[in-house]
Amino acid sequence: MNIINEDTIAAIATPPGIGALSIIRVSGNKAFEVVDSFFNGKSKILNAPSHTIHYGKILDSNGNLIDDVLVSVFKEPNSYTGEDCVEISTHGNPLISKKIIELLLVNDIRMAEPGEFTKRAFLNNKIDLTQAEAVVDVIMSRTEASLRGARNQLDGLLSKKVNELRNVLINASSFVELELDFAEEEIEFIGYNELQKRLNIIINEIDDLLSTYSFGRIIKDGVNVALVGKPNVGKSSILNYILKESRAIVSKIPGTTRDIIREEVSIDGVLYRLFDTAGIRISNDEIEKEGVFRSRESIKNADIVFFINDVEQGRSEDLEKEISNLNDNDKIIKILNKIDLLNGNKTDIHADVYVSALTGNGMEHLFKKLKEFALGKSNYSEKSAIVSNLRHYDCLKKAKEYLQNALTSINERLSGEFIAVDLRNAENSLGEIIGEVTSDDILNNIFMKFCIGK
Ligand SMILES: Nc1nc2c(ncn2[C@@H]2O[C@H](COP(=O)(O)OP(=O)(O)O)[C@@H](O)[C@H]2O)c(=O)[nH]1
Ligand SMILES: [Mg+2]
Repeated sequence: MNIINEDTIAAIATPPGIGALSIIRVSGNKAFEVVDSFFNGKSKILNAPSHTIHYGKILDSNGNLIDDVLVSVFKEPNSYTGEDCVEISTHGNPLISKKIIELLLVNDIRMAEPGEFTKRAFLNNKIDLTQAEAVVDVIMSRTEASLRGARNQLDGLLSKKVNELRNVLINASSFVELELDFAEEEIEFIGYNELQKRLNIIINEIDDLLSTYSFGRIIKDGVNVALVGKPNVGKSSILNYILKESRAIVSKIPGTTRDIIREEVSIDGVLYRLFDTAGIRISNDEIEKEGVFRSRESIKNADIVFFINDVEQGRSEDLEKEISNLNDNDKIIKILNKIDLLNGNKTDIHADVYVSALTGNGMEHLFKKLKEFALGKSNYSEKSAIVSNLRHYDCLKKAKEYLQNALTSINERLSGEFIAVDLRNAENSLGEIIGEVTSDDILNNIFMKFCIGK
């Protein structure tokens, strides 16, 4: 293999700093030869079978010991990159890895760019583009659910689905192309009705994938929740209750929270970013005014708004109107706090959830609502392909548009050439997702987000 790049690359693959071990990765056709030039083990790496580990010492150019190490050998094409690869495990001191990197660099090996190992894996057809992108997601996942989603994508669940759709499309469009080739003979290889039927099936499947995006994005990126309401309704108390700690100052004095307090919490594997805000009221205090301004901003940016009222002050309709102007109504959970003060009596104040931050009453219901609002009523199975990446979403939308154009052309009985162009474009849009069709810009954009050594 190794058709893509002549350079041999190296990088430290473990996090910077002190640890038990540090791993240096080398990939390319000079990897074995160069490591052999400074590695003293029982046998030469060049002669070692693939997937073996070798103990030995690494000496600098003056023959001084740098470290004793383990070298893992992977021969092309059976390595992460598809090229000859070596992983050197050293003691976890950055000075050691730095010295070994220096040895590699003087031997005409260059430092890898961010994501270059994975980029080579993609270019050598070890993985497709959605899988390469999933590598970053797997590394960056911070909750169980996002990790599972990224793992599914890395396992090729999404690629498989997109490939299936693309193949059905290629098959359908090949008949259209055939008809164009035999235009003079007026042979019909696929009837308009059949073509319409097949395109509609593909569009429906694309719609199914598109509909998973809001769920996929939330699983991957987490949910922003703004806690808003008048001063003193118990926003900070509810935040503290959810976090199970006294993070924000709670006090009888209205206007205590002036800056936005941001905290993260994982509930049932989903990451929630909670924003406790300044109570919204008219104030002459400069700092509080700024706080109120920020509250409004956080309402706009929230995926979910906790609009909190309390039993003492009742429902604030002005504020309710204001909030529904700033965000969608189906993202607002109306909460009535301090129900302990009702002493068991009923209230006619309407809310989605009734709680007491003091006693914890109703909080389970609040969590249930939160989950419902965040994830919808969706029940995507672990085994289904889920779109969580904006690039994939955009490509799917483009593909759908081209297919709809093709359907319009069919309805208007336009010449086959028009249909063929749209079908080809739809094919390319699907191909872009998996990297069958790609440009340097797309690749650079994707691999830029990686860390060096991956
Ligand atoms: N009785 C009762 N008091 C509460 C409850 N939640 C908050 N408080 C009190 O209400 C006051 C304001 O609470 P705080 O969380 O600072 O409200 P914020 O201004 O909206 O952040 C404090 O004195 C709290 O102890 C509750 O559920 N029941
Ligand atoms: Mg507060």
